[in-house]
Amino acid sequence: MNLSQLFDLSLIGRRQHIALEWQERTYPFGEIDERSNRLAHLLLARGLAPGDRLCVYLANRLEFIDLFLACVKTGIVFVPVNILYREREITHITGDAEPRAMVTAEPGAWNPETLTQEAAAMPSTRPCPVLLEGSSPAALVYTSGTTGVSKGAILTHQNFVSNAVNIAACWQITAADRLLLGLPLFHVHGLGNGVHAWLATGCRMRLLERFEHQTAAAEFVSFAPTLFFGVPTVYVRLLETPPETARAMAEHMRLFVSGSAPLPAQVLEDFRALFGHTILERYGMTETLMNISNPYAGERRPGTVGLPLPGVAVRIADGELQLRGPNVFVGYWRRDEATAAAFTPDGWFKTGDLGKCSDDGYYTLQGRRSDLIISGGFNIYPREIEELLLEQPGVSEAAVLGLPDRVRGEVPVAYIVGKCQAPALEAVCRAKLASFKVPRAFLRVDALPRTALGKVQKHLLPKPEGVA
Ligand code: MCA
Ligand code: AMP
Repeated sequence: MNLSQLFDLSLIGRRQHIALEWQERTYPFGEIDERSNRLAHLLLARGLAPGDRLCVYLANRLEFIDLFLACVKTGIVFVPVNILYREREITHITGDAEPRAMVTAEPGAWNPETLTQEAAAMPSTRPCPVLLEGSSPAALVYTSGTTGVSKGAILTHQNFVSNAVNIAACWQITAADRLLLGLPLFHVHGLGNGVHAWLATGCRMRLLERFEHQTAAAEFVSFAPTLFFGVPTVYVRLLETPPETARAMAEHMRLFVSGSAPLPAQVLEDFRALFGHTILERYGMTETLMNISNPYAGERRPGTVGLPLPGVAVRIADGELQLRGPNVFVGYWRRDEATAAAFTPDGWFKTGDLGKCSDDGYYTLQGRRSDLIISGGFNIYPREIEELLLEQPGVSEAAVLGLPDRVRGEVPVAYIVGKCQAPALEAVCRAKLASFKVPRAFLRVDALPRTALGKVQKHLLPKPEGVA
């Protein structure tokens, strides 16, 4: 099955039903369908063909959805790019994905307003059907896996379909739901869970440009959602809500889901006390979409990620979680070696996450093989920052470490050997890296602690004051 076939099921009899609320306007399912049909015609008329890549560097907005659906309908491979990325990070992705075009908010031929204006003259009917099998690639989503540079995970239609069907069934999402979505659509949490659960079930979604804790309460109260997806930072922020507001926000809520980073058990307890709901925590990855989830109806056990989703096989080998299933990606774009290294010889995907399983089948994650930092749900690879720091004059050695942070989970901190000033290093990081990757502190050390073999022992680096 391809994604159009899945989404079309919710169009039946529902073309007039409100699908989307975006910036004070509502859009019925029929209009969402027609907008992307017109855009699909335009992309084909501009010479894009099935298998070509289209990069999309946009914040959440209606046209993001139009572009994604136009790609789904034509077989063009959708390549979302994190809107917080700067030139250095974007250049890596465009160099690797070799897209035919990149849509950005800058004025020009590939600006969303220009595209929408031109698309208005195109037919509103489906473009000539291309036979898209489940195994056709739907998106390349850039992620670093357990090591090395950012790589494009090739996610097929079937990967996304199995994920959408699984979460809709397991979390009992139906057309009666109202989903409030503030997660960024350039990650699979927002796209594969948010947008796909909406389109696969035909529920109503209010899309926000982003989650802002200052305005979140007003969005909840005015939209009256039943369903909400967030990362732990979002739930930590919501704990600042006054009790009477929290009650009003949760009045119609059915399910709060958390993922992308560990949800501290204390946050789950405090949230339950304030909002009267037990957050459902689940575990996923870009390469595999959703894998393991606490149950909707059974016990949601704090500190665990729950039980394997239907069809997902999980095993633990040398402490590492390994997976098989229809949700697992086919490999990294044009990186056969990295793909081979990501799977065991007998075909299990090596997640790089360490974990254990209780006697009654609940999984608990216990850390990662790599030194990946997750801050506010965004992944940070220390090596990328270390490489930039090492390019700066006066820096002879650099190590970046994740330190615990109450709100963001972890934040990066840099340790530098050499003669250089912290403000200059911070300025270069701000200019060249996404904001969440900029180290919170740049600490000068005489030398980096190393093993006899020369490997940096990051756990021996001195913690800045105030960090446990
Ligand atoms: C954060 N910032 C943003 C955005 N999010 N800027 C523009 N658009 C955004 N969507 C920037 C801010 O400008 C600011 O930069 C800094 O990040 C922190 O923002 P702040 O307002 O203080 O927000 P916060 O309260 O810390 O909350 C941030 C957030 C955000 C809303 C939790 O981090 C977020 O949306 N995270 C979700 C990431 C996600 O979806 N990950 C899924 C990947 P400055 O510091 O310069 O002021 S993992 C995945 O997909 C797998 C499959 C899985 O399991 O889900
Ligand atoms: P990404 O590469 O952005 O897809 O991030 C995937 C990583 O996020 C996983 O390998 C985990 O390390 C982490 N992750 C996702 N969900 C959870 C969770 N519920 N608890 C802990 N870590 C998680």
